[in-house]
Amino acid sequence: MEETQLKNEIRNSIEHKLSRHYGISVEEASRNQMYKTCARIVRDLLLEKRAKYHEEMKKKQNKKIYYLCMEFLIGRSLKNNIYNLGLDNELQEVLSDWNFQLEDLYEEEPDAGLGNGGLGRLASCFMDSLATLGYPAMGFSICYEYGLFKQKIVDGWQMELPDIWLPGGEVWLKKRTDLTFPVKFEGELKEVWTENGLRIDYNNCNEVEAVAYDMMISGADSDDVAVLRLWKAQDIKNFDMNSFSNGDYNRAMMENTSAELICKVLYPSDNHAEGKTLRIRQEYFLVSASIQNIIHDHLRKYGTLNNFSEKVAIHINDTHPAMCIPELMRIFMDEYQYTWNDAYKMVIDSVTYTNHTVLAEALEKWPEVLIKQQLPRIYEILKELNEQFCQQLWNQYPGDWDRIERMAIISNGQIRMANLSVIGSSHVNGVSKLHSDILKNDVFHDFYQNTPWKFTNVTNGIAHRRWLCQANPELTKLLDECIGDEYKKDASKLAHFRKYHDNLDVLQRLDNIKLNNKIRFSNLMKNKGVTIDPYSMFVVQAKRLHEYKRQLLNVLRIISLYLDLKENPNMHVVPQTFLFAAKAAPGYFAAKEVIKLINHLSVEIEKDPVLRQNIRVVFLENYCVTMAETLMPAAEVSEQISLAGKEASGTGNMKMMINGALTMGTMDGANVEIFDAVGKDNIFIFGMNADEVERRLKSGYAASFYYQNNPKIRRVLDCLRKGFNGESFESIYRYLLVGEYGMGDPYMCLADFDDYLKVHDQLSETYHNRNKWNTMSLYNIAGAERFAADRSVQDYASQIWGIEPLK
Ligand code: 26W
Repeated sequence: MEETQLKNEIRNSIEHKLSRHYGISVEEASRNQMYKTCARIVRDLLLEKRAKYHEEMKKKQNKKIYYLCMEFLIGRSLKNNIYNLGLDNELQEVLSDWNFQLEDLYEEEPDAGLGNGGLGRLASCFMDSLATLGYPAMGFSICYEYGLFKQKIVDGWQMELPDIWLPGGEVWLKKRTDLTFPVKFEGELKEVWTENGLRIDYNNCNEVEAVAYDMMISGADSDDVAVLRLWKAQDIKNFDMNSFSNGDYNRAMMENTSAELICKVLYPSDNHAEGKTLRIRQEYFLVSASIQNIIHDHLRKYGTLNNFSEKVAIHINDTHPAMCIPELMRIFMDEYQYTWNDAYKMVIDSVTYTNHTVLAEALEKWPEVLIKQQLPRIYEILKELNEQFCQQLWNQYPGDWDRIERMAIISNGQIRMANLSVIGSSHVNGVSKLHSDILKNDVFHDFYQNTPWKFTNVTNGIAHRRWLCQANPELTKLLDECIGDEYKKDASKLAHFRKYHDNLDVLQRLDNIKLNNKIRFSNLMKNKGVTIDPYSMFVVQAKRLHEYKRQLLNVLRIISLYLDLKENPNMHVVPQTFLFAAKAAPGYFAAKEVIKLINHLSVEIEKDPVLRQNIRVVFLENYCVTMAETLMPAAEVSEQISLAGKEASGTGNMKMMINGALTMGTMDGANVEIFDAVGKDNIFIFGMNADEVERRLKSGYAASFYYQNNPKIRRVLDCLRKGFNGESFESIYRYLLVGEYGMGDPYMCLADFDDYLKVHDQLSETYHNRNKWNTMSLYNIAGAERFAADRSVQDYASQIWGIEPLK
């Protein structure tokens, strides 16, 4: 379309929508009204585009991927969609005539935080790639009324506030009144023999209605629009009038509240699974609505389910939607009269599974009694699945009870969702090479011996258009000038940037860009009352707070520096700011203690004018996608210091790398592949590797040994007892030294402490050599080429899902 014509159309639609929704003219519109108006225009454009794409899809009949995930950490959408549609320039020009700035409008949008961390953000990055690459795809999740809590720090302590995202976020949602499915809980089963065989009647159940809300995800410069379908639970219209008119108001009311409760709030805990009824109901709600929807669509398109696994790939993102395995069985058998064996085959051939964590406490196990009571039919199917599977194992490994027990779906009154997921799917994927190896050799070793062909590796990736092109426009401009803009659609082209490794002009520009991004971030924080010196080195650890991620190790080093500087105020250090951004699960006391420690240490340092010239600790309140978008481009040192073997992949490491930060990390998760990508001279690696960790755990770790033999460690730990800003951290001292079993903390912070300090000293040395530092930074940007979500999605498509782009 011609530019002026496009601008005229935009102008007209804005005026029209403002008048229709608010009855006002442009002159009267507030920023918020203008944001919503632009969002509505973009949404309508996407709906139109989607309709066209849908027609194509119907004609071509390609296999389609359905991505089921309890979390999508979406962040803001307006900027992303405008960028992907290529409308930024025209829209800004139209808005300028009315004295509106696009950047201001973006700030009006709430951050859709329907996820905890890595898993949910990965799902969102994948949607972007699926749409851009033109794969027929759809995401399914829950439309939580409240996303991940808002974090507030009061006297150093984390407080949680509800995240009210819908007013402002709902403009992106298109309610589909034509798409509702009943989801049934509780009740009783009755087997009825008919002339057509056995029929399962399901009585007195508690039924809720799932209503679809669609969010359109535009591909970048592509015809594809992917749909993210979020389910809301509604009280069913024809609810139990009987009990109502019998005066059983309680029951009627209960049903009402429980329906609404399902979608109330996202469980704010990652890496810790609790056997809560509501969580189980949430998971089944997502699964049942989505599976019914998938089957309904399939039948409408093909008129038969016989070709189901040929045309449908269903991906379960971690075990949270694993109930789709028995749910598919239920529908195939109870509603479409498939035999058990046929149904089972169709399930395995369509379901695939990715594991995202090896922590035992994060592997979901549900009490049998709960499932039996909440989902009686699903429970029956699970029991049958378990029995058949154990029988098969018994034939393969006669007498090997231990092995059979380990591999069973049900054991000790618990249903193990991980075992169910491996058994019921055709592919079991790990999210980095190291993690995939650990799955094979450790977590799922028995299964690997049994069905080695199921196990795959597709390393995670990030939406590089969001995390580089949109988040870092200056770097993007430099890249465009140096290597052209093909890398936007083909990230492997980023590798060409290596050519400039000795180009002094480019290196200097990298330096300037980093400084500008640091200034931008500091200014943003200034508005929130936080002072950061943009001329100090930015050392960033931004991720959920968890013991295994070892934010504590970072803090211990800072305390060590702090003590050095107190003893010797003239000591020369690189002036640096330690930026922490992390939410702790509300019930995770140990994690909240660490947040408190960081905050009190920060205040203590601020009190001393000499100290604060050199080192500064800043805890960034309420970390979210939107904050990450300005933080990642400003990071110079990316702290990725988990205990080796524990971080499945990490994706923040990739986001910082692609923005030119250097990694200070252990050989864990995707750090190993970052190391491969940039080479040993362009990364700072320290500490035990995963094998050494295993060996150390076997030989026995004793924290007291380090305390006694390492004066630096002793000094730091003693300082924790004395405390900061009037607060003692005796509990952390005891945690590190004694721990639960008398041997110290399970993540062995002290074992890696020395090496961490040593390698940080090397890093400081390097930082002085600007030329060297900038060259390393350049190699990281170029090496990030392989960590694009586009690459991950292509790997999934060809190796796991068996799908192809429409065009
Ligand atoms: C049931 C509670 C619960 C909720 C979420 C348990 C576990 C989770 C997630 C699996 C935790 C998570 O987000 N894991 C992260 O997934 C990222 C994407 O693959 C990885 O990069 C991170 O290493 C991993 O910690």
